[in-house]
Amino acid sequence: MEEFLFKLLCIALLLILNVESACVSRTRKAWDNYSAADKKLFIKAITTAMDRGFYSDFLALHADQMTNQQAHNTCIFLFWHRIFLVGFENMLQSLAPEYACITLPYYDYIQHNLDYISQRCTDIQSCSSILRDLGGSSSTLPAAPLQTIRSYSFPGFRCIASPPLNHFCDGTDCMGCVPRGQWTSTYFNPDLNFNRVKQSIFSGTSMAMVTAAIELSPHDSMHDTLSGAMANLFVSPADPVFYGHHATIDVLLTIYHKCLVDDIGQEAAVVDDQRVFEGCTVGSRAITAASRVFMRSSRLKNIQKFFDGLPMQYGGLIDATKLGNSSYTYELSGLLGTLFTDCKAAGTRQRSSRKLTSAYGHVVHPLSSDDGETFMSWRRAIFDAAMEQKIPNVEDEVEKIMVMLYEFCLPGKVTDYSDAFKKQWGIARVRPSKALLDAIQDGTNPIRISNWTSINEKYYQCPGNK
Ligand SMILES: *[C@@H]1O[C@H](CO)[C@@H](O)[C@H](O)[C@H]1NC(C)=O
Ligand SMILES: *[C@@H]1O[C@H](CO)[C@@H](O)[C@H](O)[C@H]1NC(C)=O
Ligand SMILES: *[C@@H]1O[C@H](CO)[C@@H](O)[C@H](O)[C@H]1NC(C)=O
Ligand SMILES: [Cu+2]
Repeated sequence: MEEFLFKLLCIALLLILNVESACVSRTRKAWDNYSAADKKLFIKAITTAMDRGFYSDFLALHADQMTNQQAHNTCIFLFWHRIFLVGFENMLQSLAPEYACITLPYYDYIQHNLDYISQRCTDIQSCSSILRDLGGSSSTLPAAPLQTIRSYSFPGFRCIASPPLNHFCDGTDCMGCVPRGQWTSTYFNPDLNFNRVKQSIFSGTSMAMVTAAIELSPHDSMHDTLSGAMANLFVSPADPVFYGHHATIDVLLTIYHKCLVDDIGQEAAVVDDQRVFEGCTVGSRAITAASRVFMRSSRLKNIQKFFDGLPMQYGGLIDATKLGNSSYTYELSGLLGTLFTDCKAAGTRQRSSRKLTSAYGHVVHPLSSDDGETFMSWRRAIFDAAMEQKIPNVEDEVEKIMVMLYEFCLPGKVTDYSDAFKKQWGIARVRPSKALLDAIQDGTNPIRISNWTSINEKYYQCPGNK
């Protein structure tokens, strides 16, 4: 009897401990799939982090010159930001028991670009609930606010003061607002469309190539599109949208790694394979898979504990589901779900190896909407026409045709980054979609599918050439 009671007590204790200390799983979801209660809790956690100073400690780490230099335009851009995000997520979870199971939302602008081309919405704010829910871009402070974040100023930008931004502080300097662009008159550009994202993930032959492609587009393109603090290489984490954007970039790394593992097998997917990890030199420092993750900041001591238990070498960060007690997975649906499942075969006439693949713990739902069907049919029509006309490199043709749709059939225009943005972000090229548009229009890289305007007419009721 005594033994039985003791056992009962143990079970009860275990249950209580479990509820308090561990979550069933750490699964990141799209903001669009958050319930109203999830959204409220996340915003409250961000507000608490701002009030407690941790929010700006993370900002200070990202803004440190040497740290920033290692984290951008390098072979470890994706891995550095992966650990930065996990540390931030651990911090949020630690703030109070009610936040213990919070995960970062991702900003599914791949899906929102489908909504945009399907004309369900017009500007980035009307397309993206995460932008509206995290404060939008119109509620400014009545008095002219201080607009300097760590010595960077934002002349001409409105400082948005809606929650949670009204709690934003940089150290002891509480601005109570964050500079943002005019999101209600900003449009998506084709760098953020499924077509470019797919090419960025799958057209490189080494990890450094893939990393560079993802960093340029969609990553840089999205920072530029959001503008304001988000377009600043150093202090973009002042805007909580940063974490949603970077979680999306981390989804792309997850998709890349999963598709590679499908191809070469789990045993072969090790850091010695340059498709999994590739080193580089930053300054005069050689970076390898064994290099310690670089983090320098005068306030690092405040947040160091949130990285406890994480692999602290870049090579330890290749798989998000193998990060010890900070391991996490994604719930993916729509276009990202299809990309995860079908990899290179997504949106083509190729048969995918769908049945052989595993979700490796991620929760994946395939595309299942009318807009998705229309888009995939549009893609397949281009693949069919290319086959009949014996045209190779069909993904390039798909991308070119979509660039024309964005330019001529949708509210926005396909433009380059500003010179100032390029200079700060170390971009030496024209924005990929703008370069394509120019090359189509000046005849150096014409669309080769002969009846592409009829295909656009058929699926999008607009030819795309005028
Ligand atoms: C997420 O929300 C979208 C609509 O916004 C829906 O189509 C999709 O099925 C949802 N995904 C999951 C996994 O619930
Ligand atoms: C993971 O484990 C380490 C070491 O046991 C601990 O310090 C850390 O707080 C844990 N992190 C999480 C997110 O549970
Ligand atoms: C485009 O041309 C291909 C043949 O090259 C044809 O099969 C297809 O039906 C055409 N599509 C449209 C929408 O005209
Ligand atoms: Cu960054």
